[in-house]
Amino acid sequence: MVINRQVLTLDEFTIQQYRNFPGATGELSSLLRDIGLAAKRVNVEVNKAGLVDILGDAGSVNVQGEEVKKLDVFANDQFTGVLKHGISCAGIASEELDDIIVFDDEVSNNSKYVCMYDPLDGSANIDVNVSIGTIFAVFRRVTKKGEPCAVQDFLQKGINMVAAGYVIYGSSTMLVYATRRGVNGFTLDPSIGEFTLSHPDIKCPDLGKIYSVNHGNFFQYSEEVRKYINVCQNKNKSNGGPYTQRYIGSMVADVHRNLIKGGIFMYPGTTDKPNGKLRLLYECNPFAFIIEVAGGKATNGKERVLDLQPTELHQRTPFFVGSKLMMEELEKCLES
Ligand code: AHM
Repeated sequence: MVINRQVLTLDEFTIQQYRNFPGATGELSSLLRDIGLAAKRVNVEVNKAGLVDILGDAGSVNVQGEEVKKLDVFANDQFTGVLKHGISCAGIASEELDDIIVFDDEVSNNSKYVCMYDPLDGSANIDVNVSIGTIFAVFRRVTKKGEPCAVQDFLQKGINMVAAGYVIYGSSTMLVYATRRGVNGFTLDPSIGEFTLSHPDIKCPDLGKIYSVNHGNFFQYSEEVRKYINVCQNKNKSNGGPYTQRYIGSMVADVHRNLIKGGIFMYPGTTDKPNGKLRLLYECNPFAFIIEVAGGKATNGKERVLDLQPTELHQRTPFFVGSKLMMEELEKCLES
């Protein structure tokens, strides 16, 4: 095999990044490596789905009142396991767990970070071979190092995020993560089992042609949201419309596509569910951070998502995220 010297693995990249920061300890690199490891394990199982008994329901209902799939449980165990045994994470919160897990051992109590995740987003798509993903957010803890972490470490505003990312298990498997310095994407090379840098310094185009929303809920959206959807559908030379509607039902896949190609993703509140479906801490905040670093915007319809003060681990919020100019067009409709 010819070795391609241009290849930069996730580990090499994150180590290079922290070396540019005087005083950095490398803990974030180590945490990202742990996430990459868990993602590789989940990827192996996702690829075998259909062959082994991993499809379908685990027979329980999670804290959100949703049926838990076996792969959800597997993914949750993998991420929790590697972070617990790593050296950088004091505790975690997960979509699958009612409460935070405080790792509470000497190494973990001396770690700088806490991590929140949705281990397997888009679970309704697992059984039908459609792309699914993992979403994560990393915060520096506000409690004292040396002591166990606590819930206030998790209930921080999104603007305090140190890093956020996602893994998409799709036609190839990619890990994309953002720090304030930029957004970078790594594709899993199955021949060497490494995430390698494939999408350096991702920028979200200011204007795209795609809008993503569940149209089935159209008549349950507010008048302002419906007005914007009409704008998307109208032929309008100044905005390049009509836009194309694309909705996979896996936010990771929908937002990933819009990040690369330009577009807007919306999960508005409905008359039945005024706060929508998506969770602030481990679904909306990480994507708001990634898209903002890439040049786009994210709002709950009233406020910037990253400015929201969380009050509960599993709280939901309406969510609009995407290309800058499309978001500004949306904001005009929401204000009218
Ligand atoms: P999940 O956490 O149960 O997987 O739900 C989250 C998913 C998102 O990925 C997706 O955008 C949304 O639910 C789709 O919901 P809907 O089918 O209501 O449009």
